[in-house]
Amino acid sequence: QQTLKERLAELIPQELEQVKAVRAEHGKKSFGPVLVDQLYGGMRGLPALIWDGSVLDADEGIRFRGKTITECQELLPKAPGGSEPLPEGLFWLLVTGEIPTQEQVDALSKDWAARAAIPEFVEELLDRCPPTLHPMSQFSLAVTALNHDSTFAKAYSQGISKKEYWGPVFEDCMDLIAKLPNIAGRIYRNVYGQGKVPAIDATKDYSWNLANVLGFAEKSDFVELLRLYITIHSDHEGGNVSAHTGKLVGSALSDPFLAFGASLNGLAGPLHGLANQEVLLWLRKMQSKIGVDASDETVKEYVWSTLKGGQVVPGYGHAVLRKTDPRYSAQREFALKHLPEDPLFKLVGQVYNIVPGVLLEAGKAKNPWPNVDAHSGVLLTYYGLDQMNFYTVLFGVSRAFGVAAQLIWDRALGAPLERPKSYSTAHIKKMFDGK
Ligand code: FCX
Repeated sequence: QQTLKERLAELIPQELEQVKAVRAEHGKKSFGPVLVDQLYGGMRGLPALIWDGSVLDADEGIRFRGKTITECQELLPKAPGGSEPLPEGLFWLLVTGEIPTQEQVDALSKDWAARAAIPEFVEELLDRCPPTLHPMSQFSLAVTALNHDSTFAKAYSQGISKKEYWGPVFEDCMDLIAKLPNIAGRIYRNVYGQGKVPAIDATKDYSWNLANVLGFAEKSDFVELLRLYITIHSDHEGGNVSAHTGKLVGSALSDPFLAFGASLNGLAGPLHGLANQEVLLWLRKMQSKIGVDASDETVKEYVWSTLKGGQVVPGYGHAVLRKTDPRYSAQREFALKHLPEDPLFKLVGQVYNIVPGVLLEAGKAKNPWPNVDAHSGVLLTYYGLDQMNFYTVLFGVSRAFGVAAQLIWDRALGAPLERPKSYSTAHIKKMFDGK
């Protein structure tokens, strides 16, 4: 049976040919005008990047290599007795565009388990962090430090040819993903005083091992949740802050540990991945202020008070999406199956019925519907993982899958250094007013 790297080695020359042909035929065609507003407006909607792994449609949501979340749930291999896709399979799909066999997925689980150990100095680095340092800062520190053993950085310093970059980058990406459970587990146990990190079990899949280092592996539904969670949080096309940061930093030929460390720093922002922590904090604050069984009217007033206080409603709105995020819907389906009577889940449902109306009435947000972060915290809390400031670490573990797949392809296709042009306001005035 073929390994992922062997399959990639076959696909890369074909893709290089395809890109060459597309550029020869369409390279000088325009995508349309660039508006001055887009320069000031966070480049919203500006066509600027190529990434085949996933594409986001404003109404339908994400597709991974053309497959919806529901299709991934149906088609990707599962663990024995499980019904959620194994993230190993999603990684194979992101990298190759193909659905792997059960054997190929099992081989990835084994490979990652074999690569999972982290250097002793990284363990010590984490042990020396004060528990008050946010888990995301610790996560980014540790990932950045893994660059000590980067295969790509070493190969580059020894003068590797440009055509060969993807091989050592592939090895670094596999190491990166494999080592994340040990890093996440160590942060979790250090910060929340949960004892020693257990060893990785080479007979188990990635999500089981991640659940185990956190101390939750005996809850089989939680392991299933992690399988779904990692799958749906892995990638969200190329332009979001964490994916784009990884690509940008990788374009300077910084190795995958440096590039993904930078992604994590972006993911740690409250308008991006930290929103999952913010959602739960917001829900808890609401409960303590208006009680657990508040009426729709009282919840509505609370939502308005958030807006009037100049704050965003976390978990709602999106830069690209204009409908309910299918990642939200997939988590809601999971909750309906596993925790239909949970009071916090019911509150999430109640909030869903109220927030979009309020945001529409307020008239600012272009998308009043929930995103992925509106639902993840309630699921983790249900199983006892209620340390909210850890949530974005799990998002980060998952986002590594998408960023890694992208870094491999960028180096395989020889993506150049990113360097868009910036302008001054004075230049724009001169350009259009002539003064
Ligand atoms: N609550 C209150 N106001 C909101 C809002 C929300 N949930 N969503 C958008 N708005 C406001 C914006 O703040 C902006 O106000 P301004 O004109 O005063 O600056 C206005 O509506 C227009 O913003 P819009 O174009 O709709 O949204 P952007 O593309 O600028 O921003 C995010 C998108 C996601 C940043 C925005 O909707 C937001 O802040 N949401 C809450 C935080 C959140 O959930 N982030 C997670 C997103 C994602 F899923 C992820 O990355 O994990």
